Amino acid sequence: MTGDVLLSTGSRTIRSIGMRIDVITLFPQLVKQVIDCGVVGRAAENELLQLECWNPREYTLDKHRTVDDRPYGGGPGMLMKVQPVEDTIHAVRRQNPNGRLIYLGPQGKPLTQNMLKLQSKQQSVIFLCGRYEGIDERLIEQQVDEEWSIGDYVISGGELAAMVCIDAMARLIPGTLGHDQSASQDSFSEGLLDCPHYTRPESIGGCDVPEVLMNGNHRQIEDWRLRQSLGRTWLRRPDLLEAKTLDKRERYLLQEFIDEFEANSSM
Ligand code: 4GN
Repeated sequence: MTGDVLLSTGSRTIRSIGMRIDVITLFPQLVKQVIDCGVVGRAAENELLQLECWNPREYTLDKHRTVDDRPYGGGPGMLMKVQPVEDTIHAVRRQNPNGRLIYLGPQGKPLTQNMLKLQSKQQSVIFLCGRYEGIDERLIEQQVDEEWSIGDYVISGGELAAMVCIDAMARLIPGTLGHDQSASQDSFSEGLLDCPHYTRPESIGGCDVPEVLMNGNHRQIEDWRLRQSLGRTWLRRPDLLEAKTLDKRERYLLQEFIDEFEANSSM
């Protein structure tokens, strides 16, 4: 069971609600690896996140434990057999009646940080991972609440897509990341790309760390970072910039970036 969790991070104590994630998959051993490492592993250890896998093979009724079936209309490839998937969904729903059931596939809604943020505020979620050529369309219509796509490409099963979603959601749960501000400073959290980052040594291949990061002036550093975020978004992802309204300071900083960029490119 998930519930209120008190977590100490140094001097602070963060109250958080653990999230329950159920995954319906023919490869539970693959999906469970997502909680073996890094920040997702720590979230699971701290009970901020509870991951349960459900294997349709365990719900088969024949002695061969068949989980695939032939498509009506013929053609190559198989579909997931309906009865084991449907019975697995019912079993999950008995334990998690309120979680949204999300099917991962290229036909889904293109995944964004905002969708993940909204979902991570819920107490629970259920991911259904397809294999073969997918599942019967009527199961999608009758059982699935949302279809998500992690991008315009095909992978051989929904598991890696579900793991992407689980990782991205886990780091949005308060208390998962070391620093309170880490997630809010990521790319996309403010609709912008992240600024460049530098660490030691001061010089690599004749290229030095930007001067402003070395002088300890925090106002200047903050301005520089936002200017770089805006500039990189302008250069690389103008679509993101069009979707965002810039305030006065942001417009000014972006103009500074553009002026400098154009001065450099006309040399
Ligand atoms: C999801 C699943 C791509 C995505 C997938 C995606 C497995 N490929 N872009 N592969 O989010 C047919 C059966 C393809 C399930 C599905």
